[in-house]
Amino acid sequence: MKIRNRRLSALAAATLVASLALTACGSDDDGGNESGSGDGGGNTTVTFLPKNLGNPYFDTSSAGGKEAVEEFGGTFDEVGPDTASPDAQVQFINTAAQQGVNALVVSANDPEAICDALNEARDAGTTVVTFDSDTNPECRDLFVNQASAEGIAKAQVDLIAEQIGDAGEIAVLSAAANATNQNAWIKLMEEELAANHPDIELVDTVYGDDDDQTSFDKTAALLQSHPNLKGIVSPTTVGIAAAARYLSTSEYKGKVALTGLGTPNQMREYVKDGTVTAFALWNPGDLGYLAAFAAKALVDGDISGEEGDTFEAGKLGEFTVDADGTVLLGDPFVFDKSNIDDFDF
Ligand code: RAM
Repeated sequence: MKIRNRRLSALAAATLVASLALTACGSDDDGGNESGSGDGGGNTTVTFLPKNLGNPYFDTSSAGGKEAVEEFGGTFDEVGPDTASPDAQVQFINTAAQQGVNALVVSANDPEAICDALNEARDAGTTVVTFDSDTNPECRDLFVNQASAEGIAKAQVDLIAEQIGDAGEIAVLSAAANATNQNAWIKLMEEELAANHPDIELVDTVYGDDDDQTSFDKTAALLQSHPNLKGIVSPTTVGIAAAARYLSTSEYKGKVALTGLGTPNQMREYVKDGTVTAFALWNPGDLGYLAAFAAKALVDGDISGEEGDTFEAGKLGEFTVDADGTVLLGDPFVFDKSNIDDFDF
């Protein structure tokens, strides 16, 4: 079965390329405490808090956030833990609240563990926007979602089904065990498999914690414990890159399929050497950019996060708040050898 986005590839690629060119111009990637230009629009201070530091996916989303904050004349900062563990973000939330930052933009490692800290920050006057991986809705003002969870799940199931002839054993290599985003996608993948792929059996789900070495080791262990494995789905950019690195020099290269969610720059060599055929993602730079503009609209009181609220997000145009305080960036996009060289993130 073909994925709908593949048919959109030319248009979507052009849009992504155009937007990435803008991102590249606006970013100096130094990641520290920079001051915005303070152009009279109010010096809105925005702190990005990814799941962990050192992940190229979040480097790109933070670069997009920084570009947006500079556009509206605010002050951007990025902080975060080294490991993607459930409560590792709490100390950074507390510090940001003490500093009185206007907005925190967070990708959560756990839907519950950072809730109290976020609500204390909100009580102290900090606006909280989640992006990429949500908390429970009562702990934030808005969630900026990269694509619908159903769309992300279906894209990955369609890809693995296509790559293994719609039959055989597969396993999932996920991120942290409590990650809100991956857990939602995995649940929907299980439902999609049960409904439409009776001959595919999901035999194991393991967690690499969005750590490269852990993900690499979990890949090796999966292949050991499941000798009939036909494919691996890794819905995390860290996991799929580590699994591809393992497979590429192993006897399983080209025999065990690998797909999921990856960044083009990390996956390019594995698409070119035949380890991976196709995988999906969205533009993390646009995701960070949109989250920063959503935070600004909340801080300025232009929106309150109610369904139907609309706001402008710079080069991305106008967005509307959907049910449950969510804003949707767009559709997932499929990368393969025909288009991967069009992207640089
Ligand atoms: C990793 C993180 C992130 C997720 C992507 C796909 O970088 O787990 O939260 O959205 O993969």
